[in-house]
Amino acid sequence: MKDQATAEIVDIVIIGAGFSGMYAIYRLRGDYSVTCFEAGDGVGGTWYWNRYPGARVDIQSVEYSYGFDEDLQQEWTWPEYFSAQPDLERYANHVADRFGLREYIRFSNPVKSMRFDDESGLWHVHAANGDHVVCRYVIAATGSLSAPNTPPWPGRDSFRGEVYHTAGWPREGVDFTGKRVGFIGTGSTGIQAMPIIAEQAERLYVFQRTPAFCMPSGNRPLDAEYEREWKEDYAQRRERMLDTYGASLVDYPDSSAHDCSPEEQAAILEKAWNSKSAFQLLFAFNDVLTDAEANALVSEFVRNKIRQIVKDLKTAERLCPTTYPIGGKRLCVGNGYYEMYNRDNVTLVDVQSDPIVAFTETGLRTRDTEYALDVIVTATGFDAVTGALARIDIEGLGHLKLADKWADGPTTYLGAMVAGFPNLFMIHGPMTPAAQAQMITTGEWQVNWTAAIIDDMKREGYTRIDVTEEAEQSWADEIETVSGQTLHKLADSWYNAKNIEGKKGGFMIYVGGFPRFSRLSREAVEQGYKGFVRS
Ligand code: N01
Repeated sequence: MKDQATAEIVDIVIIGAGFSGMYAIYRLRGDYSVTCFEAGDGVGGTWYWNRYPGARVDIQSVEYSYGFDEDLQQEWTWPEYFSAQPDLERYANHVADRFGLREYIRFSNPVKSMRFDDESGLWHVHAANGDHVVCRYVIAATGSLSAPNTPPWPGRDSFRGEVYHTAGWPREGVDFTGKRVGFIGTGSTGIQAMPIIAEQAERLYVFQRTPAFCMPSGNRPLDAEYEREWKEDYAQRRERMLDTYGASLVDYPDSSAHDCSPEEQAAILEKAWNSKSAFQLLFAFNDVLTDAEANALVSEFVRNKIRQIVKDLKTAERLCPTTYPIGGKRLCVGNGYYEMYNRDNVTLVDVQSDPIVAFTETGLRTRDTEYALDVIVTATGFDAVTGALARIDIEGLGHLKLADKWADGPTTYLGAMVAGFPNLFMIHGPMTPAAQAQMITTGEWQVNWTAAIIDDMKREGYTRIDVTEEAEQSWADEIETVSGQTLHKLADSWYNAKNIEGKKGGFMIYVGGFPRFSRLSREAVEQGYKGFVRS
């Protein structure tokens, strides 16, 4: 390892060349020297890694795209309403080339460790290939869903067939023709991938622990007239997105489910199901996510859809979620997922009642049965929100390790900084809205907010910024208050660290809405950097 005398020196290190990291390079490189470290050999983050069949965004692409450059948003054309992974990756590459971002990025070179030097007030960043960069600020744009979760099933290495995690899919793809495939995980990812795999594979065994609520995506080729309307006043539309979830295309109703007659309720739900706007079901009434009865109505509506679509009664019942409210976990959006179970080559295995015990040389063993398989696909999600940062060895003031500080769950102020880790900013960090808002537009907002803080520091002659533990506590209280107002707490999911056995932590994302989150963040700065300490 090089010592400080031989280390490179830059103003800012950015970790991650996903959409937020790329925008951070663009926003900051004019005024500061910037270096970005990226684990992959290309840009795009989520859309670089998750190249499994069927990977597709569930927010309309006219919204799920950058707004920072008017020419870019006018000139770029999306082929479909909800873009598939190859189009999103193509877009990321286009942006990297168009704005000359690649020269700042060190690919295939993840950050391994970072240490804050109290004396100099600088971060020492060490990357996988031996790079040692000393910098004033670090911006971690590491993503909230980027550290894959690989449950430690015994015998994993003994399986003689192929094993894939959907978040590390081979670039050349996988040919399932004539193969017996075991698929573990029925979240958003599994639901997208399986219908396509089922069409190729000889047999598909779906190992389901908890059934998911899934709504039809409504994807279709992008209508030219619709695109033209968007482009007429794109900038104003981008502004309006920030007043909602970063996705304006859902109708937000005024009425509660309780205000509607049963006939009206049925008509509203049917319309929402067919709306071609993935999340409309969660906004069928204004209280679906806050009122247990309203939620139960929508949940039962979806269960009845499942019973109508899936012909085998036993399979249909197994697919019906009954243990958590709809929207408590992120709603899944699919294309022919429930219909897939009407195929002769697809079998649903309930691993709640008959759990997976081990991988074997020839397949998977549940408590009661052996399954002979050629390929096992795990779509088991992520060590979400904290995983990407906690897996880097990060040492702050007084040799405090971030992973230790977060051992019982993340602590942050505004989701942006952690007390004792000065000059380290996070984009889409723990306790931000993350996937509860449209991540490209809200990521741009967070980068702009962060960059403005760094600009203020420079202008006002400060070199160090930290947050207080009291401020962290106030943000923890805010998280507690807003999550207590919704039904999210009633589901075990990556939102509350309950998707991984043994992981600790309370509610890790901000469900008070992006407008409130951004207002509180803005006000903290405007009120004389309330909760921050600058020196
Ligand atoms: O991960 P998940 P994901 N034994 O955690 C199962 C975004 N996303 O990759 O529910 C057996 O949701 C687990 O079972 P259970 C989106 O924000 C967006 O699907 O824990 N099963 C579950 O079924 C999403 O929320 C898009 O009981 C095990 C599955 O694996 C987030 O990414 C597309 C298990 C994991 O589901 C994560 O989605 C894809 C075990 N030991 C993803 N461990 C779109 O934009 C886990 N499971 C559309």
